[in-house]
Amino acid sequence: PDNEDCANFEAEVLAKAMRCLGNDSASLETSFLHYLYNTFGRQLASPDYYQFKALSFSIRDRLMCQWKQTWLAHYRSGTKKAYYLSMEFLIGRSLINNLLNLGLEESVRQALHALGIALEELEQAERDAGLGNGGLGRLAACFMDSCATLQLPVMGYGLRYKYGMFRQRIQNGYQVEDPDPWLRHGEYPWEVQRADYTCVVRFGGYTRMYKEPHSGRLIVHWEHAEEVLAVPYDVPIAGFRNQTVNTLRLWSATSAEDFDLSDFNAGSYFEAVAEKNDAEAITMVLYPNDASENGKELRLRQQYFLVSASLQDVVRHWKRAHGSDFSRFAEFNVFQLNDTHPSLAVPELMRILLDEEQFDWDSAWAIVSRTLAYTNHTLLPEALETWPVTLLQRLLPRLLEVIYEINGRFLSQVAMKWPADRDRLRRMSIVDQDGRVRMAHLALVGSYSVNGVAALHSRLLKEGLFRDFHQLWPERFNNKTNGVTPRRWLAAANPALRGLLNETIGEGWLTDLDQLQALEEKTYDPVFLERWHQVRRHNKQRLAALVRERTGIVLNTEALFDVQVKRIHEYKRQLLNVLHLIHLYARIKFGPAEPWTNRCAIIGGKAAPGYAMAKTIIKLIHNVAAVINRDPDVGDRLKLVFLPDYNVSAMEVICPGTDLSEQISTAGKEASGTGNMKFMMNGALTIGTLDGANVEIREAVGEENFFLFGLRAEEVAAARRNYNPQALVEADTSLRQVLQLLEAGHFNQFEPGIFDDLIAGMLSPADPWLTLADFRSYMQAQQRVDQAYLDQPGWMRMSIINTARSGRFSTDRTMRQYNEEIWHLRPIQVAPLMTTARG
Ligand code: B1H
Repeated sequence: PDNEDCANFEAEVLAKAMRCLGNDSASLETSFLHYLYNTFGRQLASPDYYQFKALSFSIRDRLMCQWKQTWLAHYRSGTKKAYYLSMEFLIGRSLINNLLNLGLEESVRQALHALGIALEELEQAERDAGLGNGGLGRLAACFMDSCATLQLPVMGYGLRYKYGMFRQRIQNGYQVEDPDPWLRHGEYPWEVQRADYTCVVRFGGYTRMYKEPHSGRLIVHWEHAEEVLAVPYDVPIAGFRNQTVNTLRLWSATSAEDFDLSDFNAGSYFEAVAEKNDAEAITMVLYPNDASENGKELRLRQQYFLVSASLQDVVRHWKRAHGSDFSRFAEFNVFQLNDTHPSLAVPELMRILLDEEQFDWDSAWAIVSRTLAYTNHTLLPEALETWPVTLLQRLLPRLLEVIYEINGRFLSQVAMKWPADRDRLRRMSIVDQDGRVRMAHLALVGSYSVNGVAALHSRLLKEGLFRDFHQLWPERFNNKTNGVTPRRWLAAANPALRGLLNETIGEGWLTDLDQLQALEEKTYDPVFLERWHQVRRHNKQRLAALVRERTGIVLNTEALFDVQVKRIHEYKRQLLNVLHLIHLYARIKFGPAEPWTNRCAIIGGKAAPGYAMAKTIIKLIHNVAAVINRDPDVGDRLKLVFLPDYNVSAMEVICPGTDLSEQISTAGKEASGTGNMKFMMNGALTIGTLDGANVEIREAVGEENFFLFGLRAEEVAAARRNYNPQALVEADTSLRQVLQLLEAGHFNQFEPGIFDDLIAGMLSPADPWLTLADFRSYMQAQQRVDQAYLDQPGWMRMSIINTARSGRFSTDRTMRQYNEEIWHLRPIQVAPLMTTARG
């Protein structure tokens, strides 16, 4: 009852604090001017950035109250919560998204208009929060949006990197990486520091065990550790017009003693400052290696820092309400591991329960193994994390002991089920024979749920990589096909289409994307078809403007916009795309006159800085583009652009302006893909292999609305055994012509030899990506594309169907499934402020 009174009083005071924060345009104007003039000391004529910041603070004020209300509602309901642990949250910009979700877009537009400011310009001043590499990080951000919209009590835990994903610049066709100082203008307007929740994370030292004299209990001490502070910064995540604002908590590392005075007094000034630097290095920069492991010690420090701070935070919260009674901890808390990056959560939660809460092993394990769930995002062997035992020994000695104990007990369980099967023990062990800890095995053993991210991927996990584990624990395995949030990726990114949709089918689709199905009735309505066409033309103009601004290249918006944007990786086969474009070029140069479809090919994406082959692919794209774009014989028939610095806000312009979405990975390699869904939702057609979620996209739109090509996953495995690319070249005149151009150095006349490795790779029987195996089939599919595009009404119909059937790729659906099948949380209503304050 005391608590209840307290909370009611809090709510009343909150209502008072809110009195000056109306949502009408006059109040918003007041707030905006207050920040601009009184807080930042600026005036109307000041750089866009200050205006953006003044508006963002005005909006944050309006989020704050709902944020507190959400905390209160979760606290009062004493409900179960889920925690999404992720090394990456690729947020992008937040202003538009917050305006949309709060329903403030129109009043803000009016308020700014009165001051002669265009909202669109101000939006551009926001820098992307690029705290992620690609799909995995963006997925985490979409999940947060959907959980808030579904009113699920889910909190995100991540790292506040001082430098996010590098910025890509092109010099002579080569990628150059610049640091991304996204926090340069002081703090990030969407975060609130919560220094009172600071945690201490320890590294190094050693463990000492002794028996407590009276009880005989074993006490474990972790001694002489180096201590680093984890300071949380909270980012509000607003649901769609439902008063819910969830929290994304990002940890920033700082030294425990800002300045070690004893070192200083002893004259070790440099040592004292160096320790501060070492601590701050932990969250200095995001590792930019999408889908490949790099094994650096600092990366392991980052992982443990995230895991330890987040678990401590949750345990502290639990103890505040329940003291040291953990009997119901597993009923009220679940941690979802975003890939194996946070899988030290398994031994860390054990350590906390064993060493700090004095649990015995079995009781601790009973809690841990009912509290963790693991999502796998890749089958690529080079992305599977392993850490050397020697490194763990030095950095996290107590955790290594716990890992050994977990492994010992696990292996005896395996031995019980399969007596004398030594090979199986070797395969399943958490520690491999080279003395490395397999993080996936650690996550599997410690989790009650394991999921893949698309139907095909989840099946391949069970049949391949995790086959042994599936035989042992079939009930743990499940699929959760990825999605994307329709608020950002349709409503915010494509205002023209949003308008048409709202007019045609109402606004229900924003939270129930299956309602888009109603569009199918319109596919033969000529008026609607024409409006659809107008929207698409408008979006292509926006994309063409972006291309022109970044590259100077002018695109003809009547042409087919053919787009492949994603990280540059051999398995994604940007090379196959380039081969086809060279083929089109050759057809123009040497081929007979024939019906032709004008095409603008756009390729964008970043290569990991250490990935030489990927960087050469970027160079090749530029060189081929230079030849094609400069050739007067080619003219409007073909253009190729490499769009530099691909990121979230670029995708917001790209996907609505795309006609053809390239999803052409070697089958079995792309776990899901999520760009494919953004394109489809915005009415692009897909040319793709049966890989990842492409399989489900094709199922949804029907085979007649999808350009399929290439080997299937099973066929890829079989083809590898007697793969002979040289023979393929000899048998195919088009392919031969393409390779002749490449080998003759037609695209690198003044840079001899630079593509030799690329060419040799494709021609090698050991090419893991089987690029040439799919060339013919790809070329034929592209011919079907050309044909189809000539029939514009037909193309528009297919485009509408793609949007209409994209409902299942909303993360609202994905999150409902995580909740119903893994988390079991109750949605929590957050009452509008006024009723609560008096209630
Ligand atoms: C995906 C990663 C990834 N899978 C290691 N794995 C990283 C691995 O920094 N690292 O060390 C970073 C990222 N990312 C992607 O996840 C898949 O390739 C996509 O197919 C999938 O759509 C996405 C989301 O599930």
